[in-house]
Amino acid sequence: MRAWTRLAPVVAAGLAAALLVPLMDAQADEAGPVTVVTSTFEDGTTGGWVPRGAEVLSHSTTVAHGGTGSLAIAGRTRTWEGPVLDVLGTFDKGVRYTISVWVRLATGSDSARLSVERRTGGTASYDQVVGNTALTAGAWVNLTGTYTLATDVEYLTVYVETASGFGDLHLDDVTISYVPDTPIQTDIPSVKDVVAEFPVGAAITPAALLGEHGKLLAKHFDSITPGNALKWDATEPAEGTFRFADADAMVTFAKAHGQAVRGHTLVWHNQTPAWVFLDANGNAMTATPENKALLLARLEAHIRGVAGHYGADIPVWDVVNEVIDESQSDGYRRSRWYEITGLDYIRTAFRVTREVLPNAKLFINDYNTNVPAKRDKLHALVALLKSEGVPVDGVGHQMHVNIDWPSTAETEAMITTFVPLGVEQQITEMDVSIYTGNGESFPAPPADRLLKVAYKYRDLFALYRRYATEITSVTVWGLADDDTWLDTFPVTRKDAPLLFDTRLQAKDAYWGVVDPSKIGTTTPAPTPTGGATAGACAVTYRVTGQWQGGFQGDVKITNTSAAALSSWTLGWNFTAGQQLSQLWGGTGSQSGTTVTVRNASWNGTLAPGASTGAGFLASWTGTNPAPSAFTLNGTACTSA
Ligand code: 9MR
Repeated sequence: MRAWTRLAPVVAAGLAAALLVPLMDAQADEAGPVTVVTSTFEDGTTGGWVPRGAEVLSHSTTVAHGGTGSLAIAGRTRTWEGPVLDVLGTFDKGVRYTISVWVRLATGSDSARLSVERRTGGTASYDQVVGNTALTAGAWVNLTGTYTLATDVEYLTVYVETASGFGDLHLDDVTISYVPDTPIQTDIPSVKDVVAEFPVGAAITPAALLGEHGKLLAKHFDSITPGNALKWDATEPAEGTFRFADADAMVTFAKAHGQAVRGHTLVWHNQTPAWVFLDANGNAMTATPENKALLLARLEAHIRGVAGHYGADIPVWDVVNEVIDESQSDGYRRSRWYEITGLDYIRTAFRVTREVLPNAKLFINDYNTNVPAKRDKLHALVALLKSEGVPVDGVGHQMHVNIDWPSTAETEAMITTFVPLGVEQQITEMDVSIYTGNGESFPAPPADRLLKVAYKYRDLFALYRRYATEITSVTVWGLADDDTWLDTFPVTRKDAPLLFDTRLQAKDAYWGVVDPSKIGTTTPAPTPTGGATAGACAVTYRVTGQWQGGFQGDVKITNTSAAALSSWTLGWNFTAGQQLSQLWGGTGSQSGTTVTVRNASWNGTLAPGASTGAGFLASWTGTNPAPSAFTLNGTACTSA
């Protein structure tokens, strides 16, 4: 059944233009990269690079990465002073550029990062392309990342800056290139037409609206979920200051193409700015009645601001996201929200959203809802909320799964568990990883794994369609394999979890949904560039204080690999009966002897060479030996 409405088409001309694409072979020709910027500094000039502030740029032959010349940057007095290149006339919207620079310090040590500054209507935004990367004097370091411009701008530059010092820099051998988009296949069935039982959606980033990506999105999907653009950090970065540009563009696109929009998400423990949890004096909130009232007032204002901005344009919302922690006996995640308000943040969020949007469908969304322990804790919470009259309309199952897990039977049990509660159910974030463990990494997806992805899509979509009376939409978490969060989570490695490949061509996974008899008829995409393998790490573990029965400790983690991490999970075993009781600088849990620490929202990014840490309280009896081994994102670390 199609339980929620699509937005009316308002820009028919745009849609018609999108469909007037010449028919192409299913396997379009492979296009080579096109280089748009090359700065080798071999011609005695500064190659069009200019200073960002008062520092001085000059051509140099003191050192060079290739040839004999480089760019010298001297006289810096601020960390953000560095070389800048104007790319306004060079970059086109919707094109994914690969930017590569070589940089070194004249003396000392520091870290450097590569960014883009763009300005729209006089407002500047700074997009990081490569995060802080360790630099030393005497060695060239490469910074390579990708960037897609998704908005109209009047100013656009690429620049390099440092993390902490003002040392003289050298820059050399800059290249900026892109691989032209392969046209999408227009002669294959649209997923949304084949799967008629419920709307099929895709979660997107802003670049997915443009060029061939936009055509793919319009052709195959009934609905759009802004992947990040509606989260608190995007919509209300400072108290009372709302930003909607990215999500507004998605809503406009949806209207133009007759698509619905799923709102994701109003309350989450991640991607929530720090100011939300500061008390009236600017200190971290503690659990007091005053702070509870302040936090709930902020929550209410946020929901009124965001849900109110969109009104009927977004008729379904993930009101709260990931509030269950099945390792807690009561099942409630110990987020800052919970610590300060108990369950009242959930009650307030649903009540206020219902007030703002009386006709919207309000969902509670979570991952691993196929795991019986988690599923049952979520069931208990929804039952409690409904018994209290809290307006919960539906349960969202994220379904971030992999080729071997979960089984169809377990997934069916997930669905049937919630039927007696009389709630709608939606599959909200489906993707199927080619990996079954954190230690695996392939430079390109192996053919047998891609087939298994296809079989998983086949089996799960068949199940969803059998339960179409319960399931009112299915969304995949990404448009195509060129942009998936799984490329950097839980470790950096190339994944292929979606229906279309990195060139936007239909994969066997697509046929798994559309026509399983054709599984095995597609040619895998070529090896992607830029994939990094799982990294290495060093961990220092300290007991900083110990008393009868209890102790305090900390761990310092260093990413000793060449690849940046966008999130981390640290593991160790307490083998002598120690039990973790509290952790800061991340979220910690202990199951049996196994301790798992995940990064906090603010310390998940770890550039090569960068360190972070977490502190904890734990209990002990008998002896309290240090753990003998650690893993970071599944990879063994050296310990000290
Ligand atoms: O796709 C999102 C990714 O770009 C973000 O970096 C990430 C971290 O906060 O969040 C991703 O989306 C998550 C979603 O909001 C909630 N369920 C898990 C998704 C994947 O992490």
